[in-house]
Amino acid sequence: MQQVAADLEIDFKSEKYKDAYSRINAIVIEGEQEAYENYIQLAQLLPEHKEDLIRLSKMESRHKKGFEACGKNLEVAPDMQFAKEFFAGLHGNFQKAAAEGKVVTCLLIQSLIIECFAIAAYNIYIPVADDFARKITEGVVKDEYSHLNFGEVWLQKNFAASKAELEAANSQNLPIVWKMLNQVEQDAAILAMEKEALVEDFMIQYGEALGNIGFTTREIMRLSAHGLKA
Ligand code: Y39
Ligand code: FE
Ligand code: FE
Ligand code: FE
Repeated sequence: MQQVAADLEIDFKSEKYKDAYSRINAIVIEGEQEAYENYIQLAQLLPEHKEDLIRLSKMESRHKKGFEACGKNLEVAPDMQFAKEFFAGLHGNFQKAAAEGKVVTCLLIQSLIIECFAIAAYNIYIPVADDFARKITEGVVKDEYSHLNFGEVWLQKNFAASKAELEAANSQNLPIVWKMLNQVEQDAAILAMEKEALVEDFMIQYGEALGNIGFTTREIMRLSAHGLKA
């Protein structure tokens, strides 16, 4: 059973909570900023989907503003330096792939991995969030499903030609997500978000996405196991 904030009597104003929130809130703000930039780059790589992708990028910048408001509401200053370092691995890999015109890798990183990470984190956060942040996050998570769907649909249509690049990009990037989850485990726990729940939700979303694109159950198991190489 998922615990809820009311039962746990979380003290959102305690120094301990605010200290952890200064990093988690920064990660989310930085993630939304990078997602905004990534969708603009994807619009250049996929000109036939430019309108859609620019629309997604604008949603990401609204998300960023929403989460900035959540930090201000708790009087927390987000630790943006920490967050930039937290995202450096995925950010660098996305930039390298974009420079090489590897759109499949870019979609795997942003629209599958990062969106599934966001969906897992926001779903686990909603029941234990303060009232203000809960309302914001509920609105945001709906959008993230539509971002994941964009990647699924494109990759499903281009599955045969994308398969090898998807497998390589998965091996390269899934271990990074595992490191990120380990890095954030203690702060997340202070916000009453359990790492096990985050991992479980992420793997369900990601596995489902891989299945929707066209991978078999056996292939999904093999792709998922690459995360364990972290
Ligand atoms: O597509 C998006 O909006 C994704 C960028 C946002 C990523 C958010 C990353 C959340 C990780 C938080 C980890 C907290 C335990
Ligand atoms: Fe977002
Ligand atoms: Fe998104
Ligand atoms: Fe789903």
